[in-house]
Amino acid sequence: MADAIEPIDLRSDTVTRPSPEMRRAMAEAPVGDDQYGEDPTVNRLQQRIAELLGKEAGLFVPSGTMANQIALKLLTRRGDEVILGKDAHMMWHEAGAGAANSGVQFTAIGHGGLFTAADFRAAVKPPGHIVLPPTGLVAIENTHNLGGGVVFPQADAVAVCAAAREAGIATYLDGARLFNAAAASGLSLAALAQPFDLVSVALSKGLGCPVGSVLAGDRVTIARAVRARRMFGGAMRQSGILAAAGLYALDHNVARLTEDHANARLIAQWLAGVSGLMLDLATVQSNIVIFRLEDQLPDAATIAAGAREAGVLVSALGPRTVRAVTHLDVTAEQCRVAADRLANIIEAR
Ligand code: TLP
Repeated sequence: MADAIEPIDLRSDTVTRPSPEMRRAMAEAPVGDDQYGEDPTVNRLQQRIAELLGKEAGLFVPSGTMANQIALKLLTRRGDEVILGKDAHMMWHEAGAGAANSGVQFTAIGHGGLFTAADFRAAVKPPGHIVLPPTGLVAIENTHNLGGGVVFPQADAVAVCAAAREAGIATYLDGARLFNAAAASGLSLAALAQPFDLVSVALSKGLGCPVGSVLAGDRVTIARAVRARRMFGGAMRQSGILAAAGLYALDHNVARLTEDHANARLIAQWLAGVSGLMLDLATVQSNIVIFRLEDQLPDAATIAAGAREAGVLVSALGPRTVRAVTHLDVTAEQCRVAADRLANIIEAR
């Protein structure tokens, strides 16, 4: 029987709730007015994340979307083209903000969120062209959300960024799930961030914090980001209460990310044998499982509604695309139960 009170929530890794220990760290955090640069907890978080990413400075912002929007604002000019992987978050899940805030247009290249330096070179517009939009920025998402949590191959990231630098094009890493990419690849955060001018990481996803992302880059760019954050309404005051959750998570919630990856794999393997369901096991490299429903099956919204009835929450990301995301608030056993219920629902149709 479905657990009607507390469903197994696999809609996103954003649904986690702060643990009692994290809440305690938040309640006890020393704070000050961050707009005077006087919040010691925010300062510590920014410095720690900048160090982890091998960058000069960091800036705490309220969300991953704001981090991305600040990056677009700082690294492009109105009318610029931004090249990114297919189905990038910046292109599809930020309510049109890139066009509205920074006046950019997006060109998606490659497959499944990944692309090579050759793909990138082929897409770059010749500088000074009187008709084509100037390519101002290339952005990589690692791991790639709609690509099913795939890790962007680091050799490709290095080659793309080198090609961009040669062409005078800025580089940005949407690392909302960079901690997952590090756990999955065995590479350090600093190695993953190294080729990029500007990088963001989220605290509110796999790390289990209630709020926040951190942008990191050189001192001059981060100083400009402080102003952009203010312009976007994201400058905060005693935000050490929120930053404390991030510091807590760095100490307690990073090493365990491999458990989420094992749980995603468990779900994917369970579902891979279900007929009518298309799931590429090769893409299940981190904490995301994406599968597509063949035409003879009901659509994603119907499957998600059926799953909800059975006490399992998943996201209908497209008409025939379903996503399940593992995180620190679901156990291996819950993932097994969820996969079994999902398989039963799909097989019963
Ligand atoms: N992604 C959310 C939804 O918006 C789709 C999710 O549930 O996965 N970059 C990437 C790669 C993301 O996946 C997200 C959030 C963001 C940026 C934006 O972060 P927030 O939600 O903090 O604005």
